[in-house]
Amino acid sequence: MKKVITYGTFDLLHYGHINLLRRAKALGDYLIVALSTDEFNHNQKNKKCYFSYEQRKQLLESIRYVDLVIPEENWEQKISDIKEFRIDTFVIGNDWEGKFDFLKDYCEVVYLTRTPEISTTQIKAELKE
Ligand code: C2G
Repeated sequence: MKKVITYGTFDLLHYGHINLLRRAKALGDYLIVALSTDEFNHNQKNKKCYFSYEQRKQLLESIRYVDLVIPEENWEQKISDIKEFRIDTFVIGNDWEGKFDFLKDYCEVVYLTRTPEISTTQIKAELKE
């Protein structure tokens, strides 16, 4: 069984996220999403989420492409996650191009093109208008 992992906040879930998750799942048989916790978002990613971790987790678990959601609590957990879950492929959007090449010692690393014209930041900005 080919296992894939990806990481993110996935706040205000939108079709850009779904495009990423669909393509990530197509790279294997089992997709794990490491979901940024509220504390990690606030303290290290400087992101203020609209939905709580539990709400974002519930949304992700309802997506057909997602097999397991685990917490992402820090920047440093990726190598241990890859070892613990015996991951074959790490995948993330190409806004992170090159940033996780160090993981190539442990698994395949794939950067997928981001879906243009949609982002959580943009949704929030347009809602304020
Ligand atoms: N994404 C995308 N297209 C968009 C918006 C997002 O493909 N229009 C992808 C991102 O590239 C990322 C995933 O959807 O792979 C989740 O997006 P974010 O929640 O913004 O993820 P980010 O905050 O970048 O978290 O340790 C890694 C970080 O936790 C990644």
